[in-house]
Amino acid sequence: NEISIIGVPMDLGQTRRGVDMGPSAIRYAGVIERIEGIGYTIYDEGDIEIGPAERIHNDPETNLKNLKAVAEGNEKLAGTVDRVIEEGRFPLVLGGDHSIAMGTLAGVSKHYDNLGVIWYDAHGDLNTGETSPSGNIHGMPLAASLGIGHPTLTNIGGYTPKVKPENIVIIGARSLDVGERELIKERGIKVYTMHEVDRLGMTKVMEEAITYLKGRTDGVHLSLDLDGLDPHDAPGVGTPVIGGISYRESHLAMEMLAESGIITSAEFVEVNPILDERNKTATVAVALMGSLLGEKLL
Ligand code: DIR
Ligand code: MN
Ligand code: MN
Ligand code: MN
Repeated sequence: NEISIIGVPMDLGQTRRGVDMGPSAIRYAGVIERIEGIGYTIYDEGDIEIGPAERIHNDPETNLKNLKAVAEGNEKLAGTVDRVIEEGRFPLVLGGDHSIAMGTLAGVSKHYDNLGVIWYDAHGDLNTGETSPSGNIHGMPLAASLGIGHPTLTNIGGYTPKVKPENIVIIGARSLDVGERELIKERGIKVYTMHEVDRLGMTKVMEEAITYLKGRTDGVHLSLDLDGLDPHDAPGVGTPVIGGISYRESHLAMEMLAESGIITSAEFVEVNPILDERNKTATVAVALMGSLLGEKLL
């Protein structure tokens, strides 16, 4: 019943400034008090040190922006997450852009034979330098964790891969690049796009996702990109996409995950207070963390 909070002020995986202040915004929104209120003991591990943006940050050879600085930050994060799990605590990682999922998964996956991942996101984050339209590494962490992409990214933590394609469930997708669609089909990754969320309803989506992962994994990491939610409910994100998951649906999804008991680590990413409305997105993130960790009204 111990949780470690790890802040990752990373903004080098994309090009909009301000997402490095995500951990501060989430702390300001009361994450520690909220989770202590549920009855957990909280260890605040502080923030991972992230180096400066690279001067020549657009390497034409790799099409990867800030490759070295992103990888270095993720190596540090991987070490902290690894230690936290070693010490018997649940890692709750606060982003930061989504490139930090590479470090989190590097720290988590070595503790499981068959780690499952729920990728709650408007995007697939399945690009490589070759398929990425932007060169932004925050659009690549799921591919890198599958062992696909630049070796500096796939080898974070000193091993690859972190997750098998059949152990992944993507929820909320509504913006996928061509190369990402091909990868999803080729590797047979399970995806609940917004079409399925609309058609089946969140209850059925989560029932299916939980049953699917329960049967094949020995631990499940939740990687929640706040842009998975509709921009109306989570406006403080760098790449908003209309037609997303509502706050209510997300709340329900978190409660169902809490009930299932399958989640063994989590991260909440892409909170950008500069783009936000009065810290609304960080506040939503904290509420979802509460639900995920078993908060109940009655
Ligand atoms: C786009 C956007 N697919 C890219 N990705 C984002 O740049 O690779 N991921 N925003 O969260
Ligand atoms: Mn993402
Ligand atoms: Mn493993
Ligand atoms: Mn996204």
